[in-house]
Amino acid sequence: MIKIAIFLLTFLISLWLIETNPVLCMTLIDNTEEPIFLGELSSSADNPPPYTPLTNKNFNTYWEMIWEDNFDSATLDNTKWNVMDWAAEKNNELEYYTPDNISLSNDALNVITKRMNYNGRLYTSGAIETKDKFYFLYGKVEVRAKLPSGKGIFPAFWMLPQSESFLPEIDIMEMLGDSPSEIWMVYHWMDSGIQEKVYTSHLGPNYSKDYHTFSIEWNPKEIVWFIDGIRRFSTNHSPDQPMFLYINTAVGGDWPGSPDQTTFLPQSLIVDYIRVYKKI
Ligand SMILES: [Ca+2]
Repeated sequence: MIKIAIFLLTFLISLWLIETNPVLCMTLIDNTEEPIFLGELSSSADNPPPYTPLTNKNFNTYWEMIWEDNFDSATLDNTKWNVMDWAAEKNNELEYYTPDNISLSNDALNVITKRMNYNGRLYTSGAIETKDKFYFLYGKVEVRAKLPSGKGIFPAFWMLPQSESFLPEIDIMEMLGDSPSEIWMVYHWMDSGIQEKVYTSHLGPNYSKDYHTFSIEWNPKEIVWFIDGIRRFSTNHSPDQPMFLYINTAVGGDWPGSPDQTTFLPQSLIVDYIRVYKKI
């Protein structure tokens, strides 16, 4: 009788795990690659197609927009963003982040990555963040973007704590340029002085060929990741402190490896918008 009960319980738990997180189950078994945390990080623009509103007809019943940037002016809004100007020092990356590589055109942000000798580095790229200018606790973030690709090119949308702590870190989207159909979703945090992380990757279309949306919904109980509006990952680990937004393209370093002769440069991470919502 006890054996039957244990068998049934194990079976039910397995069913629940597969139901709640099939991607995680697969990833933890199959993946030997591991995303790194981005740490303190430290083709020219084309015209984004018209924005299609979120299809959920009840969206506005649940979410109220509290912050947005549609990048529709001539220059970056410095009341919203800080622009990085320094040699990335983490993860053995190869780029210098210069304001020259951040531009707005055709209603979109362009984070440009170039092969260029500059301040001791072989590559230049761009990074912007909202620290001290916008940060929030819980809500929904959505970014619509077309990603750069190529070996050693590493675009990311992520969030860091407004406090001086370097973790926790929510990686809304990370993509390694030599695998442009694979989107990584990661949460890093500290637990009793030990760095912990949960992550998965999703295989979809080539995310450098067209615009896609990447978002998270973050509440006290969980973080849920969506790609093009479809739920792809979740964790019940959830930071309880205000976080700010970070957008960048790194070059090289421990995880992506260095660009090679196949890497086409210059090219851009093109962002149509980034929007933040609070639950009503
Ligand atoms: Ca736009």
